[in-house]
Amino acid sequence: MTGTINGINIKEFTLANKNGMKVSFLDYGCIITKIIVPDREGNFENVVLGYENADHYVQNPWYLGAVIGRFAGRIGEGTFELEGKTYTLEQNDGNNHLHGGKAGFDKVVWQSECVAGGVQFTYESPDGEGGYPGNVKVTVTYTLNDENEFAIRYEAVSDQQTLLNMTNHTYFNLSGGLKRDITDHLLQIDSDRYAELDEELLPTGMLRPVEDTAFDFRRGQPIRAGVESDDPQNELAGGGYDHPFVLSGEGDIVLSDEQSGRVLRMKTDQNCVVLYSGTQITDGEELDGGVSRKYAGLCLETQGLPDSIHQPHFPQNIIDAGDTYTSHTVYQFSTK
Ligand code: FUC
Repeated sequence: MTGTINGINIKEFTLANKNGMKVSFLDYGCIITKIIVPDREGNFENVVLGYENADHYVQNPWYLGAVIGRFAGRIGEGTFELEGKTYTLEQNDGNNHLHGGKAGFDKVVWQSECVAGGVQFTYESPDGEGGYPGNVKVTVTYTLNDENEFAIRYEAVSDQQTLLNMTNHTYFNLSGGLKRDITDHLLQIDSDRYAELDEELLPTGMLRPVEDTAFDFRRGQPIRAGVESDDPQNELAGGGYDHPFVLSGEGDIVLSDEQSGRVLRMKTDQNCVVLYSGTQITDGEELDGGVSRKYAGLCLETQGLPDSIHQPHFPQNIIDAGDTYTSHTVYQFSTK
């Protein structure tokens, strides 16, 4: 895939391993366009949502495949205070700021360089960009090994105290080629508590126990549990999930699709994963393999808790001048 975005030529990279697994991504937004892995019969198919042409990513209202920054998730009222100063961000989701605003890290062309096992992207975000303080130098490194592990490593340094909370917004659909929706995917998450949301999908500050709710993924359950639940928390998410889960124990996340036999195991050093069940995806956009629709894919966004700056009980996601922000997530594919 090639294309031109705002007059700039966009590059696509593909990593391949000895098993035939392939991961493709752009230098625009570090967008993951394809992950091709076999089902239990050995059929190789794409298991992420993406557009057929690079220039479709200029709009990308659902943030398909993109790196998110500076701050993943919502920041209430698009404003916050740091070191006694008030900062104003774009309100691009109702009254709130979402995913770094309309021109976040997903909407810039990154410098790229090949490194051992993968590609490293660099971006220098100037002080005040998107309303955030600090000149921030960010690197995102994608690698693939022969154990079918695709890894994402984020690193960033700022010259002023600032907020940083990055993630990747890939939508998975393990059926392959968008054959089925994700409602029958089985998900297991090592998590005892999830963040309650208000009607604007902002955390209320309350961490609720998952016990006896459709949020209990500890022993594994289908996404359908949340789709069919009459819990107001599932209803306000549009019939499913748009919620941060606090990771506990090993913090493992395992997604699988019984019919194809595909399994995705994720490991992260982050304290939370946002499960978003694709409830706001609207009908009729051409995607690679089919058309867009509700539940066409689901995101597992490993990150710190959203809106933490307004929630004194949440870890804050504040980075001091000169300190290095790091985040690491490994996505391992297999079959059962
Ligand atoms: C997710 C959600 C949102 C939103 C978006 C595209 O992470 O939290 O509600 O619709 O991404």
